[in-house]
Amino acid sequence: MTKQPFKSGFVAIVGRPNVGKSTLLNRVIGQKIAIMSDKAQTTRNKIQGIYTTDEAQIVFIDTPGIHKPKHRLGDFMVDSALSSLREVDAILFMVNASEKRGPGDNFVIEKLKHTKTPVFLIINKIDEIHPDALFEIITDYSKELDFTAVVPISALNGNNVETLLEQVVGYIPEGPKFYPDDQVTDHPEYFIVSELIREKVLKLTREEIPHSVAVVVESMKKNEHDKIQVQATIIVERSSQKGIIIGKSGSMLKKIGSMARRDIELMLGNKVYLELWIKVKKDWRDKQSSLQDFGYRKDDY
Ligand SMILES: Nc1nc2c(ncn2[C@@H]2O[C@H](COP(=O)(O)OP(=O)(O)OP(=O)(O)O)[C@@H](O)[C@H]2O)c(=O)[nH]1
Ligand SMILES: [Mg+2]
Repeated sequence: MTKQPFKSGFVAIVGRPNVGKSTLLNRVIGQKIAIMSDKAQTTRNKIQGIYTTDEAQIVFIDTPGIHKPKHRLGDFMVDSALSSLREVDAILFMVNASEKRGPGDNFVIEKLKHTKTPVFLIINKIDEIHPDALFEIITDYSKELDFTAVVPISALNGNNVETLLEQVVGYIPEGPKFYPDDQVTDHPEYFIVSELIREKVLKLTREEIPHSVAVVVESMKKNEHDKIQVQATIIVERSSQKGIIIGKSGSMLKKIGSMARRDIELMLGNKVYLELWIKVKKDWRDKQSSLQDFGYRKDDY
């Protein structure tokens, strides 16, 4: 039997916030490289995850949820998600099976109408619905756009994700292997470390706090005890928020620190000593210079 030529390509995962895009990326890669939370607008940058098999290598691009921006950070997020549509071989448009198609989904569909790239409809969270409800969802979305394929999945429990991968490989062109087999992302470690810290803030805080926080890793180096010493700053928009992040006698900051440290140790495979600082930068989400400083740079995409 002749061997099939190797395939490689890029695939974007897009959709409105909270539908499970990052959960799918992590499921496909088998490792947590994109942070996840039950709060909308968790992902702020494009996150690349590299999936490699004997036949193909696919760079999956997880993107920020497309929404109506309320500040410059939101503009950056939406622009970054939409920019991914221009540079890929296939698009996975993800929707939530347990919610009705809404204006957010329709906005993304309008954008997708302008692309010639194959678009897959990924109906996620099927673990939350009765299988009989699926037909109606498929019919409803298929009225709006001519999808290359429709794949219902559960990113959370992995249901049907293998089938999705097989189908996607079919739409990837012949091409070389860009990355070594064991590489799962091309983001620097310090970026993922800062995201893991931000994820804990998202998990442990409520209302406007999760959205007002940025995290910057200032330094990462091995100390004399063979531990990786990480110094990071949590940036908030107001001093009242700083108080909440610190918590009663520092309890909240301690919790954020110990949860983040565990995840960072898992990722780095090394003991970690984590030092967290907090800084107030008034209205940073609307300041271009702050966005640059905190890692939201247009030239990165
Ligand atoms: N029940 C169920 N929950 C899911 C599934 N996939 C994701 N979730 C949950 O949905 C929430 C959002 O998941 P994320 O992966 O952060 O969603 P996202 O689309 O990346 O969100 P943004 O980054 O804000 O755009 C989390 O609480 C996940 O656990 C699924 O298949 N089933
Ligand atoms: Mg996400």
